Amino acid sequence: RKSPLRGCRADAVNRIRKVAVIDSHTGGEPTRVVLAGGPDLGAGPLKERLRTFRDQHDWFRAAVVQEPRGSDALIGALLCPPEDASCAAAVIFFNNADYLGMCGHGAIGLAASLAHLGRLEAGEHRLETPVGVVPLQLHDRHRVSLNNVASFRHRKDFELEVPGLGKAKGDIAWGGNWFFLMEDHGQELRLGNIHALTDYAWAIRRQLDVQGVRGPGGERIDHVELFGPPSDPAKADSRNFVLCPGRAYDRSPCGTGTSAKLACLIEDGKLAPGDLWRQEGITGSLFEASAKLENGRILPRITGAAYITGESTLLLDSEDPFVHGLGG
Ligand code: PYC
Repeated sequence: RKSPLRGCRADAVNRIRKVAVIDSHTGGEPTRVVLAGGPDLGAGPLKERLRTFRDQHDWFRAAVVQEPRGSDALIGALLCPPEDASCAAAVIFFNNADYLGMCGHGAIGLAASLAHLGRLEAGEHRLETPVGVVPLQLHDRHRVSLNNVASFRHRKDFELEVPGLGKAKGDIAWGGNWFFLMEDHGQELRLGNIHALTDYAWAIRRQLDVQGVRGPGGERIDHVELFGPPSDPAKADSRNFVLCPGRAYDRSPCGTGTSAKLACLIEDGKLAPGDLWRQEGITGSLFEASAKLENGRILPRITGAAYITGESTLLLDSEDPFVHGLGG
């Protein structure tokens, strides 16, 4: 006898796109790795595949990380076949607003996720990202060290006039993403103050845009990072608050932001190559970091731990009015 559900199921197959994901958090900051069901970006350099993703499939980014399937804090990681055969995987990171060159907490989350799935063993591996190859070491199922892309400071003590706030002084540096780093901000770096911190950092971020402050190649300075004393000087050297491009704050100490900080510290002679820097994030989680100098380049190494929070299938139903996220 023909089941009355047969037609419904066939209809659902055509209507619903299934996306296999694995979720983790690194120091409280979530990462969602897309394992299957993502857009076909073809082959070739990851930078070009990122352009195809942005130009032709941007709705998929929003569907995966925005509400109602995701949240503002969530970083997506589209797993791709690597172009460089020496790499274990290639990845394109994205958030609620845009795409990221690199993502430190996300790379740690990705490695722990692949380990959880039995796809990566403890040891040394290489990860292809749109801004370069990142060698990483999987110590155990949670702990990962990554050798980030060369990091550098572009401007020291850059002064920005911010309406309503006055002068904001900071360094502009690259650590795989672009950061405006501030020591002197008068803000209290604690979780209970998150709304005021977000408003303050967002006002600076907007002025960087309005006044056309850019990196050396015209790049937007889209992360703002505030520094203050650690909650316990025996455990950390500094505490930060990092505002991401989509106005969410980083729950982790931010791997690329810590790399940008290392570049500033080394250029100021405040940290020697090889010395340990313990960066605490606004939630109290910690990354251990150091940098080496190679042919005048600052090469940061970041260590942190990630934990798996879920394995699931997202359903993208073409009848769902919010199939492409809430937008905004
Ligand atoms: O860990 O590099 C990082 C990062 C960037 C944005 C959020 N986390």
